[in-house]
Amino acid sequence: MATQSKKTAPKSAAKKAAKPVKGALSKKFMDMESKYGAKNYHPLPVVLTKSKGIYVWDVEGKKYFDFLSSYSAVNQGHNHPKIVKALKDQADRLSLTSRAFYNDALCEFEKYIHDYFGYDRVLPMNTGAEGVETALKLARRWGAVKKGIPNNKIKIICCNGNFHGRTVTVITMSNDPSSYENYGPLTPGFIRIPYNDVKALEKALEKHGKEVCAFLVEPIQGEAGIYVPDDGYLKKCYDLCHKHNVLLIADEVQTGIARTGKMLCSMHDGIRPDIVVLGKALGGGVLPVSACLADDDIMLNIKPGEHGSTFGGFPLAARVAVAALKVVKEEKLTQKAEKLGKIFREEIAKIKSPMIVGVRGRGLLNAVLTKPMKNGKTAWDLCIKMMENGLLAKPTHNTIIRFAPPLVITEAELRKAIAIIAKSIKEMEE
Ligand code: IF1
Repeated sequence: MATQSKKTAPKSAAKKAAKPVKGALSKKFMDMESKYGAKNYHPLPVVLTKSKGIYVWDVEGKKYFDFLSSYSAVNQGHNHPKIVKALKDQADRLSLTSRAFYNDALCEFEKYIHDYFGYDRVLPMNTGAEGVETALKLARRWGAVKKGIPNNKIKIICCNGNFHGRTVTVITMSNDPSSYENYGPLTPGFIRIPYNDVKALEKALEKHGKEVCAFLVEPIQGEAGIYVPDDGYLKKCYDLCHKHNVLLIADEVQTGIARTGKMLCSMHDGIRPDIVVLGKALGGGVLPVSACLADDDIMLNIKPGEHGSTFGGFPLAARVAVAALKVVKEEKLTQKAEKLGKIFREEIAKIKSPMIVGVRGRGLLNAVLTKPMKNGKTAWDLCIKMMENGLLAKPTHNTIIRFAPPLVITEAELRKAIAIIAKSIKEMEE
């Protein structure tokens, strides 16, 4: 049988038929996760493989605006060169020592964040939930040791609609059954009141104040749908707390680090919370880094060996967090968030659509409130359409879509993204 030279041999039929189907690579990865991963999330059907600044790319090479920023953990933009450099340099030098020994990175982070935020001390942890748990322990310990509340009577007031993390004690504070149901016995010692309701706090403090050590509040409720309280709400709460010798804990894990147009969202009301919890963007989008900030009267009640974490404040985290905070200042991200957030809300408010109920937020932490279209299309369908048009965002609580791009976005890029959002909303009417 005549042999054919390699050069001219036609592709076999099988090879021609193997032309990749659009998204086949994505499907391969999604199927793998479906087969081997826990099913504790329902992601948008997009498989990311690369990121830079405000953009991410999927495995098929499609480029997207990232308008979630990993729930405000990527304020400085993806793979910021100065933050990645800090990570790489430290990783090549000294990555992990535990707190059994000193190192030359943690102390410099502690001084830097002291000078940056003006609190006596910092207690470094890793995730936001660990930061919140640490704040609860600091407040309870202060209540026992400094306020003299009987140990088994200590109470903490929290708010309906809160989201502070996923640990068992933290979900105890939640009133969202999907957060706390069927996880067995929860942690005692919490009183929940309506959010953005000063009278409710006043009533709770008048009734239970003697046993209350702290009031834990998000300056803006993120998961609840970017619920911005009335101007002055935090200030009134702060004054009420101090009238009853109660600490105010601000959970700034999502609202902090320039996201809302102030370095801390609490600053919009001009208050200095007794304990601040930071997380997410403190790690510059490359590591989980969280921290509690407080003054000596609160911080020094926890003695050596009474709280901690293997990785809390480890050298990588310390160097990355300093680099992450430096970028916020150097690139004036607080001012950018304030300016661009106003443009975002103004432009979205101009979109006329039966689906759009409203827009709310502060700085570049915003949400569009929607209602299902007569044709049945929902917020999820809009997120899928925006994904097809090159922008990633995700609904919270079904009808509310959070829009939170990295704070490094330019005005021109923001306007391009708004055009995609507007186009996608229009296409919901088809
Ligand atoms: C998920 C929500 C946002 C937070 C506030 C503490 C934490 C968070 C105000 C805990 C974390 C994340 C968790 C993440 C999705 C995201 C989220 F939808 F869950 F509620 F942002 F709104 N305080 N929020 O927002 O920090 O332990 O996660 O580091 O669990 O799916 P963490």
